[in-house]
Amino acid sequence: MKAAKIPTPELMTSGHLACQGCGATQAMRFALKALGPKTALVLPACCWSVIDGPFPHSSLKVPIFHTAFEAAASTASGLKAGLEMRGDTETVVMAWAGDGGTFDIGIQALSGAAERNEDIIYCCYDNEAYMNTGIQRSSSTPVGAWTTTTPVPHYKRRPKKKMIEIMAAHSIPYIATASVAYPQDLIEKFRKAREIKGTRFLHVFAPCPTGWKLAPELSVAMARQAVTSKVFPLVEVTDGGRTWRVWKEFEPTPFKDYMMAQGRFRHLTDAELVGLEEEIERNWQYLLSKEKMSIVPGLDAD
Ligand SMILES: Cc1ncc(C[n+]2csc(CCOP(=O)(O)OP(=O)(O)O)c2C)c(N)n1
Ligand code: SF4
Ligand SMILES: [Mg+2]
Repeated sequence: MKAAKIPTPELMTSGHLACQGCGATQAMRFALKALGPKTALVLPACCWSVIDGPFPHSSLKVPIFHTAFEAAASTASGLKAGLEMRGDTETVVMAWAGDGGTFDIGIQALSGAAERNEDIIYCCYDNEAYMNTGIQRSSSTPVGAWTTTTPVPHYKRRPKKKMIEIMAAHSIPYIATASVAYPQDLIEKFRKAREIKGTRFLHVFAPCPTGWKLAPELSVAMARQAVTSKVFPLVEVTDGGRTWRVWKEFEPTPFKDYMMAQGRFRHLTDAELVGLEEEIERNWQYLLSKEKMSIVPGLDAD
């Protein structure tokens, strides 16, 4: 993991409307520090369309284009094309969408943009449910979770969609996962994305204390434990989806501690937790096998 220096200028001000401990808010602050002021944002419907503040007030010092829920990637593609027609090739256009807007409703527009290799950054901040409308399950909600549409005892039974693999199948130049608990790594990845042409997809783990029934002060600790318990591995996929790298230099922490800190999982029995942990380990081993298969000398550009 490369450790970038965290830039001091702030492009996100105080006075935003997020809940205490909101991971999505920390994610935006660090992402903008990496990308700098020549950034234009496209926000579909999500918590962030509220967090920013009521027009004409904004907590961000970059321009924002609010768009429909399903249209983040297509709007960003159009905005980038428009800027280029006006001779602006410098401004980075970033679609910034939640997991519902990415894994579910916006996936068609995202797939289209990625297939055309549109010159945009697409960032999904993942709080693992439709939070803005009251904690409904998305296809990113992990198996075992309570949400208002998966109430106990009918908690989520289906696994989280493997979005990184879906994006890798589009052969785009850069894909990475990042976490608000590792801001230097996050900044490094957004900086790298800024320098690449074509569709860059970033997936940022962003705890939501409100929706996860989590104490706000544990937000960053949860993001860190998601990585160290292998729930949310930090990966980079380059070389058009062929080269996978998995970050492994962490002290492992117990899966059960991660799960039990969050009210959304507290109904699970020990036996259920063991089953879920086995699945987490299978996914981890699968990622390691992708990494092993992908190391081809001479192909890895960076
Ligand atoms: C077509 C359409 N369907 C539903 C909605 C209502 N809606 C607005 S935000 C939202 C949830 C967004 O969830 P996610 O993308 O995960 O972002 P989060 O709120 O979690 O930040 C929904 C269902 C909408 N605005 N447009
Ligand atoms: S509901 Fe969750 S994601 Fe939305 S602002 Fe609150 S903490 Fe952030
Ligand atoms: Mg969400």
